[in-house]
Amino acid sequence: MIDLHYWPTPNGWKVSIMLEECELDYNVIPVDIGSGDQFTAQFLRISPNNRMPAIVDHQPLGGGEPLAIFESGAILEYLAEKTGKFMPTDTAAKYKVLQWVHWQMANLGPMMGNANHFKNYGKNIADDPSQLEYGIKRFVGEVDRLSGVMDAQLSVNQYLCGSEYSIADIITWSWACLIGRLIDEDVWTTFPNLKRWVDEVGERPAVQAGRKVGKELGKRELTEAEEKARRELLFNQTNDKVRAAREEAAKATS
Ligand SMILES: N[C@@H](CCC(=O)N[C@@H](CS)C(=O)NCC(=O)O)C(=O)O
Repeated sequence: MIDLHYWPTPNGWKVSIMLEECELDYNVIPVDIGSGDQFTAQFLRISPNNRMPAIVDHQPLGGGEPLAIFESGAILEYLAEKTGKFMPTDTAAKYKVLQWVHWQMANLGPMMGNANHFKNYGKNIADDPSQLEYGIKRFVGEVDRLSGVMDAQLSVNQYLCGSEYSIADIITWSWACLIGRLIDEDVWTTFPNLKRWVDEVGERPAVQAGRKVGKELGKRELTEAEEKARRELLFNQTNDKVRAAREEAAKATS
């Protein structure tokens, strides 16, 4: 059995979709990131960067002690290796997939996260709305550029890495499906190949099932005070603020 430490966000969906695609048994352990579950000693031992998703595989590949993995890219690579699915074994084909997995991890995910921060969350945080303008320009511009990169790739390939659906598609789709909502739904007319792929991957039953995992979590209406505390927790993290939680986790491990 695999424990999935999870909250329903694009980074969380990557792993719930992969688990559904691989038809693996898993147990969802909610990590309510708005309430600070990512700072508990128990979670930090699994995921020292205080971010979900993370997994613990109780029957790991190769046997031995339960295996904990954080970072969605590493988790998908591991699950692909464990099941022999969605990643070719031939060296050239494997690295064709892995380069796009790393592309997503270093580019689309962080740029969309920052674009969303400046466009949507920032207005409740910045003292002066003009502080947001450059951030919006920079990160929405990057998302636009990255959309063009995917569109070009998908104009000559059915899937990101060719004719086979792979972990590169799974990891990228979870963010790419939200580009219209983030920028403007009209953006799809500029990127028709990307739209074709977003729709096609979105039709897969495992993608639909994975995206629904934990939908009910985080649906509760927050009070103004709770909303403020959530913003403080999520958007104002410094080493000083998280050090105490880390020290607590280290004490619990030693
Ligand atoms: N690169 C990481 C990103 C994970 C990430 O940013 N997770 C967010 C939710 S989408 C989180 O756990 N945030 C908690 C926090 O900011 O304290 C991955 O892909 O696994």
